[in-house]
Amino acid sequence: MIALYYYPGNASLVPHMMLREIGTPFELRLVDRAQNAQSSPDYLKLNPSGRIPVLVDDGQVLYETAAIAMHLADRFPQAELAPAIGTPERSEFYKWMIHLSNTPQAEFRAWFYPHQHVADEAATESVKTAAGQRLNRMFDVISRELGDKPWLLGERFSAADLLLFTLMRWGRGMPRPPRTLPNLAALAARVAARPAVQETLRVEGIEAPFV
Ligand SMILES: N[C@@H](CCC(=O)N[C@@H](CS)C(=O)NCC(=O)O)C(=O)O
Repeated sequence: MIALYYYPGNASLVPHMMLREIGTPFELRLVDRAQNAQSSPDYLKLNPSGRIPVLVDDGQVLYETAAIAMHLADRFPQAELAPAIGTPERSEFYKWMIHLSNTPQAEFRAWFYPHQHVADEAATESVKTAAGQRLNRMFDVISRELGDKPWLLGERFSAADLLLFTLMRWGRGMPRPPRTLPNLAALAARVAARPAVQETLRVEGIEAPFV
């Protein structure tokens, strides 16, 4: 049995889209952030850092979005959400999964939670502004690397595109949203057009514009 602990639009969106791409049965368990449920004793038993998502797969508890995504890609190879192990494409996939989660995803914490990054409250706004500027540069790099390819891995779609789509969504309220980069906007539109993604967005109550 697979259960995904999620909150609409959070990092849990990535494994949620993957589970619908895979088409395997799973249970969704809401972590009610309005009630700070991610910090409840029960949730901390699953993820001691109090972060969303958590995936429980046949009793194994996993946290960290990229790890969950790579686990699902391996567990359901027939869904082809990652290239075959041992191929150069697989290494590219690792590169993108780690880059996206280590670099822009981590930076988004400074954008969304700037108060956690300051000793002096007066610096909060400045920390957020600097995070936004760093995020712009990160999306510029991703855009240059993507070039005119349809997907991050070139001709083949992968879970890395779902992670990028989620990060673009998080950036939709920035002064210069990632969608203003035309090739990123085109990739996001391709992701949003996938039936499994549309179903995920519908279930999470997320309406257009998605990014
Ligand atoms: N590195 C973690 C980060 C997860 C994360 O930051 N999740 C956010 C939601 S997108 C969260 O749980 N925020 C609530 C909090 O920090 O209290 C992952 O990729 O799973």
